[in-house]
Amino acid sequence: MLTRVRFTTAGESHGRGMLVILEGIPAGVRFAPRDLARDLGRRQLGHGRGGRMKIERDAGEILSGVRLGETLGSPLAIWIENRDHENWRTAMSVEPRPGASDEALRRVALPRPGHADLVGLLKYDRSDARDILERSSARETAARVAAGSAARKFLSELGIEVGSHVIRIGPVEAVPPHPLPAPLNDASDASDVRCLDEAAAGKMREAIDAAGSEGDTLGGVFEVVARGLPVGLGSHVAWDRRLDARLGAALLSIQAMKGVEVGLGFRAAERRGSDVHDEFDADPARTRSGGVRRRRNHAGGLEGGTTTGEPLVVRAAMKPLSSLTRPLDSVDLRTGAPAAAVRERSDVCAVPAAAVVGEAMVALVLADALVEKFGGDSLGETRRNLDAFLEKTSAAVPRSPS
Ligand code: EPS
Repeated sequence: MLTRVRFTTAGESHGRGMLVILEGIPAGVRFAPRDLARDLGRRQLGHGRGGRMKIERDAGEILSGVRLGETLGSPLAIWIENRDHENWRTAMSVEPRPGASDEALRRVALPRPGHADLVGLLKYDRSDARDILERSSARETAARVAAGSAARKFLSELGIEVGSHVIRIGPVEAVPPHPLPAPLNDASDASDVRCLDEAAAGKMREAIDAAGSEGDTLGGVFEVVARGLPVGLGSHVAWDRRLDARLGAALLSIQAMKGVEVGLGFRAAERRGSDVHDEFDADPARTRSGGVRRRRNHAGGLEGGTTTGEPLVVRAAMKPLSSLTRPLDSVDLRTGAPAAAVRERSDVCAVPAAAVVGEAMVALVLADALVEKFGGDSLGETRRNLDAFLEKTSAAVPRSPS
């Protein structure tokens, strides 16, 4: 899906650490360990996170691709150590450990409903679900956020801001302010549920505490907003160049996501066209949207698979985490007998953290689309091409005679 800005992650949740290799960020983007630490730290927060986050202090180490504070245009390699690995040396040993007990190896024979455990075992012909769950774990999202952090710096150099907020946790829905605050993250980072509706935030915390005390988990919905985008990213000409498809794939690739909406999303299906589509006015001041202003943004910043220049608004729905401390019914893979699923330490709710991961995935897709459209050996080149394009498109609609 990503063609110019691409990344690969490696690492198991309790292995030595997480590695990401990110290619395609142009040379000349200022990127420092503190940028990385900020985003990695934001991902670790949120009411409802479990014991693991008290162990980890994700900072990230830039191993390559940056010199004297600027990207080189070469692949970035970023390493995030798993502090918890110290407690898992035997279970996660690379070398065989003959004679070690199933307990010492932390083998898992009781797959959790909703998790990748069972399908992964069947697909990869393994008998220990630990071989699956170590990689399907959302710990991997730390590596994505690291890659997204570099993409975000590139976007910010071009005047583009990416932020997020939570609009639902379980049964509690927020009514976000309109317009949203800018910069969005200055406001949402201040909330431990990343929610901009104070009353709803209180109820979200209560819902998380209630679920946690009953050994249960909660999902929710977050929204990612990108402002400052130029018209023209993505394309209508081919299915795999449509930006909504690329954003949808990126967001659905995040562990536990079950749905994605753009703009009005599913609510658009209930309304007439006149109540959905965003009417135009000529507005020469709107240089990033072709000298045209939309009277509203139901389209969420995308028409015909292409950015309009209005804010990009995408939402993702996260299912409740499938590691429950009061486990669901499962089967024992050794005997076939009914048994409770494995009881793993877990978060109660990770929707606020998932919102930060969503920002990273959106930033990576947008960086890819920018480099595709405007070139990307160097930041200066991308910027010059963007400026030339905006000069042309912002004069495309003549000034109204009135
Ligand atoms: C996760 C289970 C928990 C989470 C983990 C994702 O980890 P553990 O099994 O070590 O308690 O804390 O998330 C992270 C470690 C992280 O950095 O987000 C899972 O099973 O997906």
